[in-house]
Amino acid sequence: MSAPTGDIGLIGLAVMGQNLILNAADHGFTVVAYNRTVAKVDEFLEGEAKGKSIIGAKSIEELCKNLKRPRRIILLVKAGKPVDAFIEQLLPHLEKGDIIIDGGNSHFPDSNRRFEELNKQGILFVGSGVSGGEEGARNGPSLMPGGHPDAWPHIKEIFQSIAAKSDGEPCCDWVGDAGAGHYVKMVHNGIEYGDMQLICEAYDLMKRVGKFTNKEMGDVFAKWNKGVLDSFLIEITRDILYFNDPTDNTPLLEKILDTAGQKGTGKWTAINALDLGMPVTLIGEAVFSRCLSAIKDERTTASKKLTGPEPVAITDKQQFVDDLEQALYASKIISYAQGFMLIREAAKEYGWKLNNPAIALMWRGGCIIRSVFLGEITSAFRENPDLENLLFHPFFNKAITEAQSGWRSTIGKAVASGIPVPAFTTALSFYDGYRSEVLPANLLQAQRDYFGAHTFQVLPGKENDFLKKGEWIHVNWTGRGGNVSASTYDA
Ligand code: NBP
Repeated sequence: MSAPTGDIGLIGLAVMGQNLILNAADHGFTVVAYNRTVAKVDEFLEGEAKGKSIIGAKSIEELCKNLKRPRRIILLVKAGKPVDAFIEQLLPHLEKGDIIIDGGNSHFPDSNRRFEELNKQGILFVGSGVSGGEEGARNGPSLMPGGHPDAWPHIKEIFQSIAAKSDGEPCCDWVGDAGAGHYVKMVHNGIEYGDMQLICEAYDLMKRVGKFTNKEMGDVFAKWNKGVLDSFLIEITRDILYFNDPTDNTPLLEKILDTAGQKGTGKWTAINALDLGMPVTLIGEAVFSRCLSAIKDERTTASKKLTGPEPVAITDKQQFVDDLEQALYASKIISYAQGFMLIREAAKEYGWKLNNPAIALMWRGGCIIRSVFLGEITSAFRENPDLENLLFHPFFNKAITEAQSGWRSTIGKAVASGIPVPAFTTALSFYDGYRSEVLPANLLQAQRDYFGAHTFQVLPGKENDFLKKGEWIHVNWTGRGGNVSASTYDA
């Protein structure tokens, strides 16, 4: 048999897989394609793949036989059991040093497990976040690969060729070990939830407080897209606001049922933040906002029973819009600062060495959260890869300081008008909490000790014979309780 010619194999001929294959073929790579429902291989070869450097395989064995060594195989199938099923089927046809790349939206603990299991068998596992949807897969996605570092030199050229480019740099670099690639993709999706929620709150305020028409709101987003908020999500919001239903030429947006769907990656981020004890409040609120939107029937009932204020009058529309832009910008800075706090904690918790500047660069283009703003984050982490918090970098420190009055004024108007702005408010509360040297947790500790003998520590300088330095103290607050304290542990 002649020597195999396939540079890379791809399993999963749905929207992502087909487009990524066409992208790789355009960049001069020979791709071997396979799908569980084999008929789709023929359909693809006779359709869009016709005349391109794409080889169809009718079985896993045929796929593997057609690949150069080490074999590089990307899975782009439904996350979960199908990934494990394909790994099982592949193993008998692979050799030590071959590489399996899972490009689906897998949960990072699954990628950690797959990395360990395959490592024992000498197979190099890579879990790669892929973002940008259909369009990204075809023309340049953001790719976030992590896993076995020995795999990177073998996949770097292909990955960086097919990835999106930002100022000529590929939006793809090695993220870190084991499941780190899928972890970073999960946080990306969480941040995407946050960005979308912030935009929705700005729209709601313009609509219900400012009484703007959809055309006026579209114009506002068009203007914002030329400034600090320049991003894919602002751009598509502009287009959505301008879009009219062709049957009656009225805004289509206002005919869409207001119940949000979700596939779980935002929830995973929020759960992981709780597990790691990181205050990633904005993503949490974004997930809960989708949950609140989903209980439409209950909200409809409540809307008839519960009262609130009328929207405040807006006298200066331009000032209102300018303040709103600042509120959106400041809240977005908080959301990304929280996201990177979570990534920093995950690196500690899971023992990963993560590439922060590369993460920001990977999100700079190709993906849903792509924005000019991520260029600033990339620069900040390039200047100092160990930057403790984005808010401490002079650029963001200045930006958030300047945005504050508009941010506070916007939230004030929303609260006075009875319009929910959970993401704006949680961002501001986080900011005010984070910059508070003293928080009311002293009272909280006293309450815990009062009802549960959970003990507390004393402020430095306030020790005395009763409140001893360095000790966990329990006080008999009522004179009735005993002196036995509860054991301490972190929950
Ligand atoms: P889907 O997520 O719809 O998956 C379709 C593929 O999975 C087909 O090849 C299908 O084979 C295969 N599959 C299914 Br469904 N169940 C299977 C099973 N039990 N065993 C084996 N194969 C099975 O496709 P997609 O939208 O292209 O997404 C692919 C991956 O990329 C997913 O993990 C997705 O979350 C992720 N992703 C998607 C997007 C996006 O915008 N769509 C963006 C970023 C990442 P069949 O043809 O035989 O049914």
